[in-house]
Amino acid sequence: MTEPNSLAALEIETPSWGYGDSGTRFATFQQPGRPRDVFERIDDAAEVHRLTGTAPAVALHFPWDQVDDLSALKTHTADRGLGIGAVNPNLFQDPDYKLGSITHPDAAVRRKATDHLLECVDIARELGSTAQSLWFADGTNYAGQDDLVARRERMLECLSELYAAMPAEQELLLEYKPFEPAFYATDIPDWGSSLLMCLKLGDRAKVLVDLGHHLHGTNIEQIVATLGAEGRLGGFHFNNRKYADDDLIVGSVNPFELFLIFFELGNRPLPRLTIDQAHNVEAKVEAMVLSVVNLQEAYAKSLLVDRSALAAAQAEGDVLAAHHLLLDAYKTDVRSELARARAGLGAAEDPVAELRASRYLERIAAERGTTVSVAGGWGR
Ligand code: RM4
Ligand code: MN
Ligand code: MN
Repeated sequence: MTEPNSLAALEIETPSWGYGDSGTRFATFQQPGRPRDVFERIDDAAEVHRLTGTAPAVALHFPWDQVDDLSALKTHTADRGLGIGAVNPNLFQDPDYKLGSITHPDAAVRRKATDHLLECVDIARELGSTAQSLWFADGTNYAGQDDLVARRERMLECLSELYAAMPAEQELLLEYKPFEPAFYATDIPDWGSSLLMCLKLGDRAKVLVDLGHHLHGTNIEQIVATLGAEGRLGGFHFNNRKYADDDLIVGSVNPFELFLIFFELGNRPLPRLTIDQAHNVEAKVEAMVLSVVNLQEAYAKSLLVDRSALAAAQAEGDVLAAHHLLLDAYKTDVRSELARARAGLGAAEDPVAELRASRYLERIAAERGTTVSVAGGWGR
């Protein structure tokens, strides 16, 4: 069942910002071989695709990935055998955005934020990207700090202007997050708030689910099922967490949840699947490879579920027969089948072992050296 052609349906976008330095609120650690610019971030992404066979696109973040010559970036990416994934406008690092970007009480700040969104529409058009992937840090820290309804109206006004400017091939993906950096009221705290906004904007506005953006105990696979059935599931930011928005390697904490998410994606075409990770202490390229492999395993296992037997068990009310059908698939060891499937795609049977044997890390460390990132240079 895990034939190369079923794996070929899986396309993961890796994030340019997952290759640069990142850190905690306490420190940013420099890594040997850290990419010095977006071109080298693309090179690292190409290595991940070479090894895994299912990571053919790179999501970009602006202005982190800003270049003077977009066509040179497009050419470089194509030369490495990759496409450009979603464009992610960054509206959270400029000091003007302390009290918000598109929900800021000052119209001049909202104008600046909206202009950046419009600039990203042009960037996407030039690069051949088909999505604006939006996450807003906007929110308030204290009750009474601002008018919550007014903030929503400001957001709708700015996003409507953005949506109207987007060419037909671009979709708008709207991410939600319950807290951080705002600790009283985030302006899009949950999937329902995101969906309401999307419904007002239009058909090409869809919800993006980041696995780290839920309160504990939330049933993410049920959110996936609901949004999928409504045709409003725009895609994912895959990562894993134990406590909050930890941005750890995909499948490292809760692989069963990952399997259930793929199961709930059902027989519909897969939505946009992006990794959103921040590696603080682990080797970045290897971490990304492991994430893609873990996604391949979860996906392959989800394909093993006998859906007609499951439907029969559900119709008969046989609770545990139904449950066991899921467990049987989840407990199947798909690693050797996947190794063959990857080889069928021209990738590595054992991507992590091949990465280590290739000495890629040693090579980039020698070529790029250990550069010091600027203060707050997170993501670059
Ligand atoms: C946020 C969110 C966004 C990502 C930033 C860096 O928590 O997940 O998608 O772009 O982090
Ligand atoms: Mn995210
Ligand atoms: Mn996040």
